[in-house]
Amino acid sequence: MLERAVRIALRGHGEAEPNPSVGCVIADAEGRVVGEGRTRPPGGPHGEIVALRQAGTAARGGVAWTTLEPCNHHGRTPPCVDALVEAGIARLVVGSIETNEVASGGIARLRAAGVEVEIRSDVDAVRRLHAGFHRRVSTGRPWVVVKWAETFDGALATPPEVSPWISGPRSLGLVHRERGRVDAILTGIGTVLADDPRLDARGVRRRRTAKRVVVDPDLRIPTDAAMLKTPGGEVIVACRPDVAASNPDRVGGLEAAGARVLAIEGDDDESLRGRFGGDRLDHLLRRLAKEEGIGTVLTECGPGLLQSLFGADLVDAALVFTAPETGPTGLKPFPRPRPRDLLATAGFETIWSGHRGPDAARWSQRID
Ligand code: AOF
Ligand code: ZN
Repeated sequence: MLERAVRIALRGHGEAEPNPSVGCVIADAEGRVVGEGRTRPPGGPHGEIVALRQAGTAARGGVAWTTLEPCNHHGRTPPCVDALVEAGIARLVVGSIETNEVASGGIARLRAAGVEVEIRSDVDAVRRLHAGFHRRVSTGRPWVVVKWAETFDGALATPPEVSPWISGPRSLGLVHRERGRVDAILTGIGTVLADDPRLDARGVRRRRTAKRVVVDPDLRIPTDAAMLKTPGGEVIVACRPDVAASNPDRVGGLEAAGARVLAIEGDDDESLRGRFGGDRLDHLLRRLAKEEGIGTVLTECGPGLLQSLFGADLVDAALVFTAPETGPTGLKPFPRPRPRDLLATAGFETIWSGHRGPDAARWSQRID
């Protein structure tokens, strides 16, 4: 039943954040399923409430399975524990413990009200479902998913005369779907100058509009970059404070073009001047979470920024497309470690793998 609740919750991917997408199943006293629900967008009802409404009076004396400990606080909505007690739920099975302190204490409160509570924190599907939420609560940073497309032997770019796309159209469809479900898409200035991407979600039903964030230490982004001319989420350009201070014209020009410039404190990459170091990337991500309300980030960048993110342990999940070809012969040997080597070192857990047209696709995420 908890796995069933997870499947229901996963349909809400991209809708509930920054709240966790909680799944809930309710059975009546005879064991028949009478209600199912998942968290609605922020301000809307939590998963338990949706399921209770569906169950109505049939919930009395019944069992509820929830992927997360029901909340015990008045946030944007009233506490789920009160609703569960009022509905007369006799037994509750909980898939994970609430880590957000203001909402916690639900299990104790339910037990005090006479509800039998069983904690089942051994269900893998639940662990994966809420990994992002618990991680965000414990770190204060957004959940960062890195995406890249590579050739069969792990190269990230083929020369422009060969093909601008390593991966096929079916893979791109999956990327656009993800773009429509995250709060921000992060890229680097190298990718902007090489590919001039728009970074909007095309041809899919969008659940939210991602802000577009460019790591651009020296403010090199042209004011006529495609993403500045494409309607969509706000464009945020992250640079070094000294660069912003000494180039007011460039900052003004970018602002006139619709971008916002964020000066980010922190160190530089020791191996490469002009690149954000891990500490500065960490600051950027924290500011995105705190000031911009960004809970989820999808990166679409080159090997340099990927290396910095992995190096600073800022990657939480990866979506990798591998083309069936090795690319043309006679290419420069690509720098090592390749992103796939970095991913292997991170030791993530594969949560899904399959094919999109000719490409192999793999989702993996941090194990906590
Ligand atoms: C639940 N069921 O479905 C979710 C919970 O501001 P609010 O009222 O929407 O509360 C948000 C907090 O409630 C969120 O930070 C998390 O701790 C918890 N989420 N709890 O009982 C749910 N989404
Ligand atoms: Zn709740």
